[in-house]
Amino acid sequence: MKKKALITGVTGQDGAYLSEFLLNKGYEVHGIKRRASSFNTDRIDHLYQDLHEEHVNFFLHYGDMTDSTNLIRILQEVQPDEVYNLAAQSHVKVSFETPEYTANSDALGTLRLLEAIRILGMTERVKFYQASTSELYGKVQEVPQNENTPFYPRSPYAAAKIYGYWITVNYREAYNMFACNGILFNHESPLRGETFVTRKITRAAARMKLGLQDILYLGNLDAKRDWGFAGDYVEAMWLMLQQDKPEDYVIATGETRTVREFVEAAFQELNMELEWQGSGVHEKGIDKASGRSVVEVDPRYFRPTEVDVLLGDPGKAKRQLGWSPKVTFKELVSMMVHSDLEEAQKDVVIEKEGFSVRNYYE
Ligand code: NDP
Ligand code: GDR
Repeated sequence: MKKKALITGVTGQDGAYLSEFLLNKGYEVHGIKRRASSFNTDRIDHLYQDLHEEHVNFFLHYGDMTDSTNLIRILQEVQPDEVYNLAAQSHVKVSFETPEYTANSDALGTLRLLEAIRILGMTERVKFYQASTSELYGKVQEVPQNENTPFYPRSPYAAAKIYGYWITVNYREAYNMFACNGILFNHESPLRGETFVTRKITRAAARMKLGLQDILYLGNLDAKRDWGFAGDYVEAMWLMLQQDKPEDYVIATGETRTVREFVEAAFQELNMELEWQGSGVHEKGIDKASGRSVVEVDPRYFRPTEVDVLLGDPGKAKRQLGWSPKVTFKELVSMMVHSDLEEAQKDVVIEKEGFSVRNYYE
């Protein structure tokens, strides 16, 4: 019998990589997508299967983490062996603007899903993965961070995710459920949302190279993050659910870099050297070849409370799961820049034909 997986957040970056990974492993994959006024399945369109064909193994269901009855119905229909809870309002800065919604989808949403599993009497058959995050560490208590480092959330997003973390632990202990938290550090890819800092940078660098954009505005250039490749990280999610015992794991590269270093690496990939001038809100990245200012600081992108340094210790995942990241930092930057260059090239063609291209810089 084929194993069945149910993925919430299937239309997001990780949902797309995980779906592909599980389909390649022979799973029947079911994903929950939200109803939107326009198409929102770009990242998984290549996996789509016509339901009229035979041997279909990828299915999408409309749903939302704020709707318990919907979650109960889908679980009952699908009868999954593994549930991956990836759905979330996942943008830290946006969570300061929509704190209540973020708590509803990210914190209570996790509870709704776990409770649905319990109500349906599925606690013994279902293995549950919760998308926990390095944002839980927040205000630095120790570096590097491991499974025993204390949490100190610094945003409504992190505060909601800490509830998701503990309710997952609680269902494991109270109901003997196979439920795991993956404490994943930042992971990126060409499918990363355009408003997260890495993708914002690689997209801007590519567009500048082709003359489609003049300047890139960023917030805190000094923040340090442990950036890995999303394709590597979804394998760790799956591995956690294949163990004998449910446990929580840090997934990270063990390297950290500033946002400024990411900018330098992305521009370098396109043979553009930057020189930094000024400091604080007046800091600028000058393109050495043209002498033009191409990166500037805009305090609009600062967060009311920031997470300064994230650096994960993936030792436990290495030892127990046999997992380690394959893609290096340089390879990740290169992969993202070249994918964005291809996208920008399409925009150049569109502009040449007299049509305007979408220009958002958030
Ligand atoms: P994305 O933002 O790319 O994807 C989030 C997904 O959740 C999308 O499919 C989105 O749907 C869906 N979603 C949002 N709100 C709801 C809701 N109320 N009901 C149903 N679906 C909803 O995130 P990532 O793929 O990057 O991350 C996956 C998970 O991992 C998230 O929970 C995130 O918080 C967490 N995480 C991510 C890390 C990272 O570096 N990427 C690191 C650590 C944790 P739609 O497409 O319609 O918006
Ligand atoms: P993060 O990712 O908050 O770590 O959360 P993001 O890429 O948004 O920010 C990383 C760091 O870059 C700084 N920064 C900017 N960030 C954005 N988005 N836009 C800017 O212009 C900008 N300038 C500087 C930020 O201040 C921050 O320090 C991501 C999400 O995927 C979460 O869901 C996940 O839980 C964590 O990673 C681990």
